[in-house]
Amino acid sequence: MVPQRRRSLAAQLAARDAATGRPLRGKPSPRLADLNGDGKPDLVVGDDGGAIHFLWNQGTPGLADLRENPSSSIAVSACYWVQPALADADGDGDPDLFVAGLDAVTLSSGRLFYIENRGTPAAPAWAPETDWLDLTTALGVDAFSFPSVAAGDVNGDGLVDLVLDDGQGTTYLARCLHGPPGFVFAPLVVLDASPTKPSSARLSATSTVTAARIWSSEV
Ligand SMILES: [Ca+2]
Ligand SMILES: [Ca+2]
Ligand SMILES: [Ca+2]
Repeated sequence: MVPQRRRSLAAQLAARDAATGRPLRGKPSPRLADLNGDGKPDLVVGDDGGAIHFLWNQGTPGLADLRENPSSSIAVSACYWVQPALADADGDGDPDLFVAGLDAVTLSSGRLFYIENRGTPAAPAWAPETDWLDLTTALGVDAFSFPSVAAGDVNGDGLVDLVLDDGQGTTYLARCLHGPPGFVFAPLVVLDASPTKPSSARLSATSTVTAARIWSSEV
């Protein structure tokens, strides 16, 4: 019996690249989430060209087997170096997408989108681009260069908050006060990760953006 070879994730991604002819470049920011409800985490990555790729986990316990269906990827227009984050922002049981990236026009500012999952826990279906919620200006992400985003309920109030990195070494918390279909975020707070300070002092009162009120196209 020929033993099954275990390939590293990098090797699997490299294999996909060879198959498609397009190298995976940029800051992929890999995120794991079970997108099809089969109990196995799937992989979501961004690339330098503005595409979000979904790699489906067809493996078994102890042996990941990630396969991309190219038709399932989505392209974020006017953005390069996109980076995804996943969280159930609207509370319907399926993971929604936040995508941060470099503005492809200015090449010096950032952009941030909320992309609702309108599918089911077993079959994601991403909102059409005309319905994406542009969070860029309201959250001040346009002042960032290579932004990245993480999403999760930081304070346990049931609302998905965002942690934003400006690409220059500063990280911010955007605490969600309400939403969606409308989002209301508190002013950005700088997260000070200095190892010399106790964890309780990591949230400074510094704010660079006034409270943002932003509403989706569904309102
Ligand atoms: Ca899965
Ligand atoms: Ca959802
Ligand atoms: Ca929260």
